[in-house]
Amino acid sequence: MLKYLIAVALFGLVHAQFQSGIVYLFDPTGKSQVTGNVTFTKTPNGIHVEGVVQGLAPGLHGFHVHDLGNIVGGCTATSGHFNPHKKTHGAPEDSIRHVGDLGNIVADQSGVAKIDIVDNVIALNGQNGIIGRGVVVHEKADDLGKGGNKDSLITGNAGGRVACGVIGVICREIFIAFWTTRIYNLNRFDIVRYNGLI
Ligand SMILES: [Cu+2]
Ligand SMILES: [Zn+2]
Repeated sequence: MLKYLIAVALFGLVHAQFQSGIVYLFDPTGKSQVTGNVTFTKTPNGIHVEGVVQGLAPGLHGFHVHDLGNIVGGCTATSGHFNPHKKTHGAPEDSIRHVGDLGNIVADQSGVAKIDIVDNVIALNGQNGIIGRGVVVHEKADDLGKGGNKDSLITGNAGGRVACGVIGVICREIFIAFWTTRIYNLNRFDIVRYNGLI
C-alpha cells in the first residue's frame, strides 16, 4: 500500500563566465609584418592586458578593441571601435571614451611593444564583454580624442591598420546553482483525489 509519495523538485542553473581571453595579431592581407600575442585576464582590479607586439615602426601606435571579430579580407572588417554606450573616442583614463579605447602601445627602436596594463572598462562578460570582438593595432598614434577635429572623436586619427585579430576564450568558469528542493508527503486520500481530477 502506497502511503507516501515523495516528489523532489530540483531546479538547476548553469552559467559560464569567461575568465581570460587571447588574441593573435597579424595582418590578414600580408602587407605588414606586424605580429603579436595579447592576453586579457580577469583580476580583482580590472582586466589585465598583457603581451608583446613586434614588427612595428618605433613610436606610438593606437591599440583598440573594435566592434567585430571579423578579419576576413583584412582588418577593416573589424569595423569601428567597440562602443556599446554610444560615446565619443577618448583616452583609457577618460570617463567619456569608447569601451574599446585602450590608448597607445609604444614600440622601441627594434619595433617591439610590450603591453602590461589594467583596464577597468573592458570586461570579459556582460555588456562591455570583448570576447569574440576584434583587436586592432594602428599605423599611427592615437590622439586620444584631443586632435581637435571630427575624426579625433571617432578614430583618434590613428590611421591604417597594421595588425588585427579576434579575441578567443582561454578559460571559463562554470557556476552551478541549485535551489528549491521540496518534499511532498501525500496520503492515500490525496492521491485518489488527484487521480479523480485527471
Ligand atoms: Cu582602432
Ligand atoms: Zn575609440
